[in-house]
Amino acid sequence: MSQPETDRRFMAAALALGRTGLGRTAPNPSVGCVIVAADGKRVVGVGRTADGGRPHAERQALRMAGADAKGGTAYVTLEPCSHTGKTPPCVEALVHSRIGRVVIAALDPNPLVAGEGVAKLTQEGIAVTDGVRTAEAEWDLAGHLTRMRHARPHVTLKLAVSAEGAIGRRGEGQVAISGPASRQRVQLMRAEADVIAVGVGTVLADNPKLTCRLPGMAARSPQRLIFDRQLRTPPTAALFDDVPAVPVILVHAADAPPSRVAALNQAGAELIQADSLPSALAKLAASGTTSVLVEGGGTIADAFLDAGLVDRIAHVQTPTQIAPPLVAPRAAGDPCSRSPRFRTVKTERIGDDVWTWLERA
Ligand code: AOF
Ligand code: ZN
Repeated sequence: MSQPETDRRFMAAALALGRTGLGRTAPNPSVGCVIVAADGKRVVGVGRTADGGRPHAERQALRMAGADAKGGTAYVTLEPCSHTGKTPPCVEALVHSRIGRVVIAALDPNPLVAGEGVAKLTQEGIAVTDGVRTAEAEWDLAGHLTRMRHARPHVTLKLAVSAEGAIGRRGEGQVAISGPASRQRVQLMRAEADVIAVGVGTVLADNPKLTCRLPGMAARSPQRLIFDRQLRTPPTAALFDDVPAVPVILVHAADAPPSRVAALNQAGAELIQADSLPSALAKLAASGTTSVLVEGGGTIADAFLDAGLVDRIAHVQTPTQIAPPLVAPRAAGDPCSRSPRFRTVKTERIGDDVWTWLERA
């Protein structure tokens, strides 16, 4: 196997490791690291950013590799850090281990790193190869990259669309549109997000819990955020059953009734005052949120799209037919007709549903 082919293989393993931590490491990215011994064959260390963000991936992989790291190659999905933050720099640990080569998927836009990681490794005589599986790494690390580049979390909009192009039936609560396999996939998306968001209309219509209910993954439920300008969420909503283990955040306007503020505080909600979507997202990013999964309903989906704040769309086209009156926001329209603002990255079939993944062009 050629060196580039070998590099791509080991980097695929590092990326897979990193993905296991999505939704668990904020405000830090979930980085994966694989260390291969000097013989180029044996994997002697693996690691990913620990839950909560530290220790970093490289430190854990190096600890496992011990003396076997000497002369070996470290595959890291993100440029190793060069700054002394809450932990000493990973570059220092790599140099100390006498690693021979470092292969990187994505550079770190964090202004404290931003190329310094590569520069310092090179200065120390360590060979550096970057650009290996960069597109995949940027997909996986989108939360961190967006927060660093734009000071807001990365936003994914999920839409399950009926045969008629609707996302629900007016006046009715939850209508099953996507199939059982798609619904499980959505639960996994919840686990991989830092925050899941809906509009208050969805809370009032569906009384959802918005937790991750995959077997054994309840603890991976993300924080639940409701856009609720006038604080119409009832303090008795099912959302509050899981507080404080799974937090509820309500984003409200300055003129929300003070009596509602008090009642919802009492119910255990965390309140954020923000008068626009951009300001709400900026506040979330400032407190460490890197990714938001927007699950509906139509009003909030259109509002995010109109504000140009959607980075990724998971458009789930189902064959399910539902009777009028239909809820058919513009957001549910043909995702491709949105182009050139979004481009299709991939499509996959899950059960009877077709998932189209789009990204801002
Ligand atoms: C790495 N490996 O596994 C991760 C990195 O506050 P600190 O010291 O934990 O540093 C956080 C920053 O480090 C974070 O914003 C990002 O730039 C980088 N994350 N770097 O070398 C890792 N998670
Ligand atoms: Zn580090």
